[in-house]
Amino acid sequence: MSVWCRKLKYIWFNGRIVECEEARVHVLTHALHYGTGVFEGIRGYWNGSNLHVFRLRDHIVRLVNSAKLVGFNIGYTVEQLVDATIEVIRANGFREDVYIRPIAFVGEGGISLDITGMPVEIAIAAFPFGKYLKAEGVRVKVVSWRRVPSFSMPVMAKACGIYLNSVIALREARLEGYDEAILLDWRGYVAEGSGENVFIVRRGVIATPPTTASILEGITRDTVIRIARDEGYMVEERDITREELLTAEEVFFTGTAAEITPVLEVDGRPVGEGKPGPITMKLKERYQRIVMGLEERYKHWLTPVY
Ligand code: PY5
Repeated sequence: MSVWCRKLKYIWFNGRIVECEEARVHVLTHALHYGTGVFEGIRGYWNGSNLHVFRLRDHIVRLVNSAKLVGFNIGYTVEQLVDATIEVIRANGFREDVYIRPIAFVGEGGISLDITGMPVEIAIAAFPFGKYLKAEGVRVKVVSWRRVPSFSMPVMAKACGIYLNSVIALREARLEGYDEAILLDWRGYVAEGSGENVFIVRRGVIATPPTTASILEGITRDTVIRIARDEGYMVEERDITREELLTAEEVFFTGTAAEITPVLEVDGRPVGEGKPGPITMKLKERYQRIVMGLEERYKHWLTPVY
């Protein structure tokens, strides 16, 4: 039995709800060999009376665009996949916070690198999930591996193969005792974490690398830019140097899994006073309220499951 099937009962697989154990693939699956898949990470939050999926449609649109960038067709519309996501959560009857993982990949189509006409499979799984990074904050290392440049890979796609870059970067940070990695882009500017976007605060101004710095265009990044601006903060999308990262008053990560996580230390140097900064904490609190459905202004980002 798969360890996953202790956590969830049903998975949406190629158009229907199947038992968890049935959602399996063959070892000769193309994506297993060449990384030819695209995926999403989405969260659903249980607020005591209903479960709300955060920015569901935006995530599904990104999934479809990721497939377009890699060069295969998912074969389902955004609306069908939005409905399928809700359907699989309902089937499992979750009444707690969940993480949702849609994945579309090239299936059993041979060993050729030419994926033309190869079958595409798609699954959506949801399972109970808590924190991804230490909520109190993380210690990071600027690693030696650089973020793959967008002239080598369509880095705007959340594509499976690209994650080897994240895996080796995180491995380097962990082997040296850090919690998370920050990767520079090919030019030497700050790109992002292994699975998060990065923000800094300098002289009270919030800044984050632009989409031209080979980053994944994070949905939480977009959320934070918007709520920070709504709060009256100045937010710049601009290139950030390593020195700026090392001398910032505050540094934090954003991501679906990481949510908003304070960075307490970069390369062994404390960020600010080495504890979560006031702007980080304010945005983090606001974010928590939004996903719980407590902020009327941002309710359009939530899709109720029940
Ligand atoms: N950058 C990378 C490389 C990511 O993998 C992610 C998300 C982000 C940025 C943030 O994007 P978003 O805000 O849209 O989530 N990472 C996934 C997540 O679910 C997988 C992490 C293992 O957060």
